[in-house]
Amino acid sequence: MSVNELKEKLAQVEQEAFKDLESLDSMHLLENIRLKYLGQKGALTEVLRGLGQLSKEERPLFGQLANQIKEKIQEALEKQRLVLEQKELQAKLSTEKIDITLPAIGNKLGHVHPLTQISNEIISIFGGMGFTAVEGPEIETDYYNFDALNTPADHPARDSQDTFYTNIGPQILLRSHTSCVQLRALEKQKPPIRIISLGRVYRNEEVTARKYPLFHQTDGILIDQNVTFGQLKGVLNEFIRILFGRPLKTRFRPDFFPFTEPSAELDSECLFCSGSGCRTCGHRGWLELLGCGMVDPNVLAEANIDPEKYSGFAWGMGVERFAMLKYGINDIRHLYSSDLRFLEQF
Ligand code: 2NL
Repeated sequence: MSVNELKEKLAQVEQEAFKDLESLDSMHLLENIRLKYLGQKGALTEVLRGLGQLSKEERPLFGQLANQIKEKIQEALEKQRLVLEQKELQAKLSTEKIDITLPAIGNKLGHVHPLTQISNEIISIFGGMGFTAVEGPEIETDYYNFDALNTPADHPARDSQDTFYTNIGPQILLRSHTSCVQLRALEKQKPPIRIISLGRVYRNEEVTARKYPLFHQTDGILIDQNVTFGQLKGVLNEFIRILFGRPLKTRFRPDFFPFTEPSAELDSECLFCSGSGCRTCGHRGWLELLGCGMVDPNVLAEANIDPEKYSGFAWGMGVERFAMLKYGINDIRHLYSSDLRFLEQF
């Protein structure tokens, strides 16, 4: 091939390369073009192979020309690369636009359930008076739930109408109060004793605004020498004052429980009408808060504590009832609904 023919070829390669680059609209095809012209088998390389056929004088001149064109193509490739890069970035920015004025999704923070809040508060108040919280099984024997607590076989609470029995065995039931936990603890400890228990209890109840077959109870007991009913009144009045944040008028009304003698119901002035009478207190001016009394000597003896030497007082109350009174909840079912519209209020 003559110099002129080769030069013509070079010019042709240059022209084609520029045409290719101009019509290129995607970055990833750029490398294809580089290979097509500058690669081992590229068009320019092909032309340079003809160099060998030229004379010694012609070779350097032609080589120089070929190199110039090679550089021009390289420059154009680089330029086109930058142009396409910008174009693709702009396209990406316009399609992946983020509206920073939209409200953030955010993380919802949970908090302690109102029933747990009041439980912690109760444990903490009695804790401050030296009572230690103890736990026990929810599946109990009828001995701990009834017999040991001086509740005879013919007591109505023992009826399957009122208590859930299991098919594990004839004496195995779901505890109907938390007093059994105390009794288990009494067997293991020596007086002086100050304990409270808090947990789930089960009773065969029809669901209403105030009753539910699963609820929570808390029981407390103090055993020592020369324990008086006056001390019981002091402890419970102090508990009421701290829990409700102010001293409330209270009264102790005689009542009956198989495991205490004498027994009493503790009433407080109505939280909602301060005693003048309203719907919540049934226009009586008083609210029934809890049951209490002096521990029956039979119960002490059952726990191997000498009733001649020791005496004690005990009380028991429904946790839901206190949550409802303190937070002004009018239906017990709200506490089990897991409805955030309700729970977020506490
Ligand atoms: C109520 C009444 C009460 C007790 C619970 C108790 C525990 C032992 C011994 C004696 Cl080990 N008594 N607990 C005493 C009186 C009343 O609960 O109405 N609860 C909701």
